[in-house]
Amino acid sequence: MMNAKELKKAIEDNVKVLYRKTIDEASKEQVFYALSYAIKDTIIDEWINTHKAYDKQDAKILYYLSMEFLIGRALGNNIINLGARKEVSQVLEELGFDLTDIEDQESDPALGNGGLGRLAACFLDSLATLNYPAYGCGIRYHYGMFKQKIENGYQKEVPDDWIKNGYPFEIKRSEYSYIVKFGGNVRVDNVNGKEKFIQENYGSVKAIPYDMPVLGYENGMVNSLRIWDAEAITNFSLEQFDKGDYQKALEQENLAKTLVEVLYPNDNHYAGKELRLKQQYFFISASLQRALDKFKSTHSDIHMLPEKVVFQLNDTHPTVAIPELMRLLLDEEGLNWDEAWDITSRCMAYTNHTIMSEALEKWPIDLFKSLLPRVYQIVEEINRRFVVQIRDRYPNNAAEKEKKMAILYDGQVRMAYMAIIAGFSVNGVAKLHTQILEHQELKDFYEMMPEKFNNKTNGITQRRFLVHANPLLTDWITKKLGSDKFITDLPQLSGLKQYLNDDKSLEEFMEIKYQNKLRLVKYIKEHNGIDVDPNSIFDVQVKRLHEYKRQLLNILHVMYLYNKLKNDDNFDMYPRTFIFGAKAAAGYRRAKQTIKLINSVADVINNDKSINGKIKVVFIEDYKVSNAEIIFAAADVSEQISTASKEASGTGNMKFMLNGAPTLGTMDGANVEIVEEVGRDNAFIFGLSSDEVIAYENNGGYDPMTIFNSDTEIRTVLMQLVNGFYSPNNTEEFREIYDSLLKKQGNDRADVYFILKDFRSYAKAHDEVEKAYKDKKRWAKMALTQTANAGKFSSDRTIEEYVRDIWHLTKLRLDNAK
Ligand code: NBG
Repeated sequence: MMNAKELKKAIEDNVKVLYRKTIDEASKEQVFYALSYAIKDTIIDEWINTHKAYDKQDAKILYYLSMEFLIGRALGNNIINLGARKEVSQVLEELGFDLTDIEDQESDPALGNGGLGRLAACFLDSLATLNYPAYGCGIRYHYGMFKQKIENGYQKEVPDDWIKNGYPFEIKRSEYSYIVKFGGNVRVDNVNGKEKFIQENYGSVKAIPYDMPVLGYENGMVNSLRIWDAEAITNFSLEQFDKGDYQKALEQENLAKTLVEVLYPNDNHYAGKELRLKQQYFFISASLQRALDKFKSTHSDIHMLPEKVVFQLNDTHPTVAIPELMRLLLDEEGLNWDEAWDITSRCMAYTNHTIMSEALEKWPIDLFKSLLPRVYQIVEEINRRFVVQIRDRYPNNAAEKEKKMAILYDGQVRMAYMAIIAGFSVNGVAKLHTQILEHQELKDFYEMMPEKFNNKTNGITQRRFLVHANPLLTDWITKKLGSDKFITDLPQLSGLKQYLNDDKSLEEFMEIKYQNKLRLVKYIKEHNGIDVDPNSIFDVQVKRLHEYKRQLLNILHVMYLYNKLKNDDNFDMYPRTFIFGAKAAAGYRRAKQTIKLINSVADVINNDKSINGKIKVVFIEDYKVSNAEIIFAAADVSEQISTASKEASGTGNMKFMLNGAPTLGTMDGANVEIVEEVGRDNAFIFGLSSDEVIAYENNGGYDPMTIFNSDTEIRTVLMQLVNGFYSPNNTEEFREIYDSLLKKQGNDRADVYFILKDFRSYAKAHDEVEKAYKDKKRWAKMALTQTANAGKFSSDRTIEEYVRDIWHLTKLRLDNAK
């Protein structure tokens, strides 16, 4: 890192060179770019140095293949990982600027939907911090996750043109471009008695990588996130053009344009769009071609590949990597099937992130085959051999097993099954989730190949979600522990337990929470125009909007409390601010109606003076990584209320915990392990267990109508959905939500997510929260207990487990590192 004087000069010089301005004339945005380029300058030598070390030490490299990397803003995080936060803010101050203001100028790269993409970003941070050689491989979407505007209570999607003004931290690497082919047909030639498969009449694009630096924490390590962009192959087009094949040339131009245009905004849901499969193959083929070339530049024997390369498939989205690697080994490297299969299956590992059936990718065979004719042949052969194996092993019920396990079945290519069959590892993302995979969702596979299955409970990076998001708490912890080692060793936080009975420390801890609440109050005032009482309980649910996450349960409960305040003279409550933040997939109607409902309820309640501000409802527009950091730090209560068994892990729950907010939740996903760490007394647990949910799903026996008929308070709330109470101009506005709770939905029973079933126990848990909060000391202790026990949930721990059990990487030594 340059010293203060050099940094100042670099910023001033950059402002001149970039904008023909002196620093006193520069806008905040211009200073953002000037500073970012200065920071990039300081990174560059370490970046080069790191990759020289890869080669010199012949390091085994992890390729983390993911359609999504929800990286969030880079500037602030890079400054922290360079260990230069104080110095940079001081230099900016001298120049008349505030670092936080300057950071706010950065567009928030949203190349992901939610937890899955954010996890990938946390993993990259941990890999670099722990000195492991790794590339993230993904797509350079020109439009990331849409920006959300709320208009008249409805979500409106606005395109997110994040690279419009150029992104300072990326470098285009044209020298590593590759051609990716789609469509056409396969010709079989006979060359010296050997079959040779040649794809012809295809369309193609050029894949061009952009690299972004991924810094380790103060260790001189800089890995790369490599995201692929597409360009038309101009010389090829011209050739076509000469032949008069104008149509084809234009098609190629078009394909390149549309291919990486936009991220599909679906979380936990697969839409089966052809373009999506094209995106998958595009970035996979390019990433694999590059990985093989890199390997071959220093190794002559391709059989050594599994010793030097491992591919992690982040969910099923990159699964086409399996037949693509087979294709490269068979057709390009000339290996025979057994050799290629041996190598492929020792290089590929798969992470499952959900049991939601609508998220499991299944491609229609016709589509798959016409788009990827050669790859499809290979899939067929993988499937054929697997089916032979099934018949051998299960002679008595082969047909049934085939139905349950074959890759190709019923006109579909079942991607998850291919990943399980071909890879050497299958992991879930929390203990409970892995158990459900083993004993329910994937039980046939678990029975046949138990050695592949393992659990890797998710984690989050404390560099972003504590050090960057909550500087006050970071400084306090550093003081209390007498060291900042927790920044790379989170379990050190357990040292805070000695302060659990120290009144002064508890007060300090809560004062920091209060300051962070003030910061959020300011944000809400600026962005929503709502006044919020910082002394109220900040009860927060921020995450993607999904029925299984049950934001609906939360808002129905708010409606219920409001009714009590209005109608029951004996009822009183401690002031609460219910904070929501959530994007709904653009085509997800029920989710969008829920957003409208939350905003309608907010309208009525926030404007009712008669309740003395006891309840406020805030819907934070455009929930994203940058405002999430502010929200986690300010939360009192963390709502993690998914229907048990549905949330594979959750990672927001960990971010709240780290920042001192107890969980109000179901025994689902990683909540189970959070409760294990803090103890049942330090969490507010309610609702059906996952076993109970699964039993109802399998055997029936739940009818929400009986609750509706017997519980008048719940009935009143439900009636308010359809009597215009919250939608005076349109009583039908929320009819569909009402119906979903009470009427059979096609083949599904009513209230698929057990909202009414869990309602009473949820309300009771809320009572407990209030009781606990009113006892200031008890609450402070409970809040500090969260932070003190968050050690397990660092993504550093998760990464070490992946390395130990799956990747087997060696830490890189950086000799001239600082
Ligand atoms: C999501 C799960 C979350 C989990 C993240 C990261 C998908 C398909 N799955 O519970 O819903 O925390 O993955 O593992 O997005």
